[in-house]
Amino acid sequence: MKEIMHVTSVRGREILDSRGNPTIEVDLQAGTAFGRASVPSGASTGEREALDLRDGDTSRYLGKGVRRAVDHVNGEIADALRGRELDQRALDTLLVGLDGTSTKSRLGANALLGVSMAAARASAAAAGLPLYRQFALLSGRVPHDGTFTLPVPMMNILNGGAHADSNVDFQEFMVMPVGLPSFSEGLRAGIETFHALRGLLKARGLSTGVGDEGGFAPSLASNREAVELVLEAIHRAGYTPGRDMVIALDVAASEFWDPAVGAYVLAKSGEGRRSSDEMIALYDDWTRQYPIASVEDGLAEGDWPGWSRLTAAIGDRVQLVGDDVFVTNPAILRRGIDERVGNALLVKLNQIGTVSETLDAMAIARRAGYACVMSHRSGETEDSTIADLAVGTGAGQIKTGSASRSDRTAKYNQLLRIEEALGAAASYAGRSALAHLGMV
Ligand code: 2PG
Ligand code: MG
Repeated sequence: MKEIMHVTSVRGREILDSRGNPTIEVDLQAGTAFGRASVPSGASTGEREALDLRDGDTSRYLGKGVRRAVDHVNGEIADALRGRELDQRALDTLLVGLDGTSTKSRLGANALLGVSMAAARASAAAAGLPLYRQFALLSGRVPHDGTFTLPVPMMNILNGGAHADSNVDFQEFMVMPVGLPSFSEGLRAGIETFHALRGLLKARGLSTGVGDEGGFAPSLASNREAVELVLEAIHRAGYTPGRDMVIALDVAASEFWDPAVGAYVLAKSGEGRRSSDEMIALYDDWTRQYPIASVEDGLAEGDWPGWSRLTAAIGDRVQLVGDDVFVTNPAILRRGIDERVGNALLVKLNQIGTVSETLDAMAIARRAGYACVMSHRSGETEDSTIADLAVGTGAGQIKTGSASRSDRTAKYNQLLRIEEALGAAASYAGRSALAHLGMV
């Protein structure tokens, strides 16, 4: 079934994201149906992401204004869409064609994505469907038995790297409550672990201030200490690591790969330099020693040979998630699959710039046996589209930050609403999210 919308008006505006930077919000009216969406933005961005168009006018918001992108929405894009009858795919194709560049740099991927997401909401409203059902239709994944899968939350309770002013190099230390019976119970376990971690940090006189994604951001003796603290917090909260909960890392290694010296430089912690093979050895060691089930961006986006070696070394027992390396780009992902890079795709709408291309990347990942991890950006808004997208596509995993900051809890709260609405038709991905590894 195609959901055709008759676009009556499109309006963009400049609003604020969770870091106090401007971003785009779009209102799209299709007859009596209305859709509103806003666009996130990253800090540790991949080089080949679609372009987030910024004004560069340093007299406003340190050059980060988005008035030009807003003007494109209200001008060229609105003119091209007004009065048209389109489904999501046709609308996205039109947007991509209108921009005409491979990186969406002319109109801005932020302009395009705001319109694309608002259109998904408007067409769901026009059809009288909740957004997750609209996404199930768009991705061709309407469940035959009516049962939708709620994702395992990957909760980033300790923030480092580019998301924190601490001395921890690795960016994200997450808990995944895979052994709990439902999404809401899993979420509760993750949140209790967050509170247990706060208690631990306080008792040790460490900072309980939070980073960009709402996790604690203490300065520690080493990156390893961060893993050990999270492990201790899981115990303290009354859960068994490895059984109730596993740990996931986003190393975001592109951020500390130094091309000048040809090495990974752990400068924040002062732990020195590592070659690709030394990083691989570190993951091999850590994933044997700790219940770490998933490692994202363990190596830099340009280090494809290293990625292939990493995948060959531990990819049969550890989820290896490609974020900067794939940038949700169908063409790059295809190449990665051919070269046996990783075994999971991080899914970020704004890396590619339209809903349809995001769904395409997910379909390619699935066909190759790669897992999909739905993801927020470190700069977010109250928009909770990714919660619906995770359920509608049956992604099985979502990382959307910690248990604090409304920009993060907005997504978890939407998942709670969806779980409630589905009732007995809600299942929880739990361990099956990592079933492709046969490891939990
Ligand atoms: C990441 C993201 C989200 P950013 O690296 O996965 O956690 O960070 O949005 O800064 O790229
Ligand atoms: Mg990442």
